[in-house]
Amino acid sequence: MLRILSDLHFHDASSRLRRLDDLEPLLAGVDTLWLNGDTCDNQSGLSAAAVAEMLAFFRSRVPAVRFITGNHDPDISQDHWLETAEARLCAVHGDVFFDDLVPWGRQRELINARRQAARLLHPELDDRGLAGRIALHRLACTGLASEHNLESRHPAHRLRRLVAALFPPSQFLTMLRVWRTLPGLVAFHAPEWFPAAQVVVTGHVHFPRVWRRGALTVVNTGAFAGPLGAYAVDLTGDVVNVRRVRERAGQWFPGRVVATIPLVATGSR
Ligand SMILES: [Mn+2]
Repeated sequence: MLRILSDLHFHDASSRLRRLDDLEPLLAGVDTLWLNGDTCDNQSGLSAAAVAEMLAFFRSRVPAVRFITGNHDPDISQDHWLETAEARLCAVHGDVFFDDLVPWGRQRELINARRQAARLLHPELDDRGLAGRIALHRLACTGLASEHNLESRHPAHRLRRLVAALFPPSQFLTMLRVWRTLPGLVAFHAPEWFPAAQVVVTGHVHFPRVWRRGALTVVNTGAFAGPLGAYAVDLTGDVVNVRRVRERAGQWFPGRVVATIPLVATGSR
């Protein structure tokens, strides 16, 4: 069984994932694991040893693990998106669907400036194509440290982060707009970027949800950080199951199925 998770934000104090061992119930029976971006923030002072330890954990628990890049771990691998089952199931972190990678973020202007600089430096990268556009996004994020000390659990620092997340309140309105527009943006780009896709799995916006757009299903797997929780996307044979990820007594489990999407045989529609 393939399982897709995203946005673990491991080592970030805002993540509810404290120890990797706590994921073991969620990894049991998984043959292939895709971690769809923002597994950690490896641009904000996380040591190479800590990243290596994290990679080794997953590789020791699951036979095949793929780390897809996100805006917070833009160079964790060379996999910027993945597809399987004749490309009927595709996964990408999701910032690629937004011109300003993190529209709700306080670093938005800085990221946009860095993205613009990357465009000037790399005219060979096509901003309208999937590969070129993700490459620009990853260049914009590589070396970009967070404005916060992510690992600090000091109450005063956590309060500062909370205030920064709530003010200006326009950030929250932008977040609502992003949640509303994501499925339409995926459906708009899918015919060109993921032409065979029946299911496109994203993370990034931390909003666990399933949307139907015509024949396309768009899934967001939420996050292990923030209040809304996470989904797992499982592929067994030709059937995609979206499950709630549950936390119980500090451990993470696959929970109830919230959507089942049978993949249709290619050529039969
Ligand atoms: Mn992200």
